[in-house]
Amino acid sequence: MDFRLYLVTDRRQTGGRLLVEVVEECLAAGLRAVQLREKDLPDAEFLALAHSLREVTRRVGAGLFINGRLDVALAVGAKGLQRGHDAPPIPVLRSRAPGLTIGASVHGVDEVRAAEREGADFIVFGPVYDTPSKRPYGPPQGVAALAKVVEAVRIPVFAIGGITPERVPAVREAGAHGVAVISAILGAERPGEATKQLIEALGSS
Ligand code: 3NM
Repeated sequence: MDFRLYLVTDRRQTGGRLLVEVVEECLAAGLRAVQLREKDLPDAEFLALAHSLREVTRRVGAGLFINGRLDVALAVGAKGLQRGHDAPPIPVLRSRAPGLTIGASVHGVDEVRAAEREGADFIVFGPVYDTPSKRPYGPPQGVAALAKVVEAVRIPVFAIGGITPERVPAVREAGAHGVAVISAILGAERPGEATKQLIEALGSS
């Protein structure tokens, strides 16, 4: 996987700033991969936002991933798809879109093995820590569970949930390839600076 920092969007955490502008600032700071999440947006608005993000990521050669919606990923020419629990199985996605990089969101060791077997390119595992956007994801699983997940598969694992620059060393030590974050970047006063701090902690973007 050619990135270690994976920004996940939540347009409600940008303190009133336009999401696309904030993402542009992060890309200018070195961000290489963005996942459009925004599960509650109606289709037309989601598609419009996907087009806008595709444009700003394309300009700097960064990757855009779309959460859940294969049709949108294909329509905007995204690099990949982040698969949630409700999406079709990975082999089905793969057959419909052979060129897409597919990330699987998982919450346990059994799930992670299944995702690898089915052909996922990478894993997002969490919540590792307590997260401000928390409750829907269940209780924090901790770095020990992260280490077990990493040991169970060969594909890269990204840690998500409450990740900050200070926590990067611990999750890297547990074997995570990288981190996925929302609030540490989007909720920061200077998202570009926050991006740089995370990249520095990770040792690469
Ligand atoms: N997925 P923050 S935790 C989108 O555990 C998401 O699958 C999670 O936000 C999971 O970086 C999470 O602000 C929220 O903690 C991450």
